Amino acid sequence: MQLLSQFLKHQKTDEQLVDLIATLMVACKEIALQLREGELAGVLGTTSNTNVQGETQKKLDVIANDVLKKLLLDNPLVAGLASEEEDDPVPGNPDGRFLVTFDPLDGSSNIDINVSVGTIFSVLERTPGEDPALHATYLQNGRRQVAAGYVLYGPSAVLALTTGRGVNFFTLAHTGDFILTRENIKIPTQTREFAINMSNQRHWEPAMKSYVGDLLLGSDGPRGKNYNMRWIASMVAEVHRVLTRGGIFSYPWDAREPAKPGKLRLMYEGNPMSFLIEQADGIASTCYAPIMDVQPAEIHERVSVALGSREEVEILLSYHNTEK
Ligand code: AHM
Ligand code: MG
Repeated sequence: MQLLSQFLKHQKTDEQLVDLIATLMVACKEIALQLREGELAGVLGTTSNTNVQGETQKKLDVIANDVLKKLLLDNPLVAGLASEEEDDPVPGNPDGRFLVTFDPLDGSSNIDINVSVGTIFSVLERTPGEDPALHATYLQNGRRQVAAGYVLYGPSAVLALTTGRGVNFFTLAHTGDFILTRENIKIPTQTREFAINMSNQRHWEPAMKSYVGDLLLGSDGPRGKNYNMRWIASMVAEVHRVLTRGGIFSYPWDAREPAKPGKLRLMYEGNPMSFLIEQADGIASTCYAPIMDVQPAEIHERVSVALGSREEVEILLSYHNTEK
């Protein structure tokens, strides 16, 4: 049995990064406890606020954001943070080394129905001299992440973590420790499972319509095999499934708001999930380029996402390269 801290030590992870990850996990444990109590703690339901994306905030969105913010700002290693639920970056220690970006509670439409949600985080190093109160300080592409991961709050709470040396799962035990439960995750290269919100089909690009159309034809179509479909509406749970047994997940660009590149956010969802997926030998793409190569222009920027089993994502990309 190996504790998260022991495992990171074994991997010779930078000590300050280990310290920061420990702080993130204290916050996630607190969020897990609040979720576990649910209605008993009076934490379900919505607030009267909307966030910078124009979405109504759930009570738990705000609670999770406050827990992460408080604990991270108490850690002198943190120069600043950017959150899906904060309009602007929040500066921390002016001499701090790390910038943390996060989605405090992803999949929050699932909170009130007691279905899986998660916390997604990404760790960057501040460029010396840059002001952590400024948006521009955070605009690093995904290749510059030094760590990324999520905690899935499902039947058990599971951390998926990468520091650039593979992906490992740690399960939260009743003792409050995260314990290594799966090592060096590798995504199967092929799959028969896809996840996409089919109700948006009419808004997709022709290439995506044609790719999914062929999946639906199953063994009668060009793919020659039957596919199964999943949609949990919680990216953390979808990515966890992909890491665990393969699959393809997409939330692509669609024509509902043509100026926006997608629904999911590059810095809080796209980049950290892409780091995990690439570290597990999968592909994470906008359908035209690797997500981690996208140079962010603003902290709340959206991105089109297609990720998962290598061979399946390559086929999807071929539809985008050669319009059928
Ligand atoms: P959120 O961060 O506001 O929860 O939104 C992101 C979530 C993802 O977890 C999920 O993949 C997607 O939104 C579901 O969207 P939809 O409700 O359109 O199916
Ligand atoms: Mg989210």
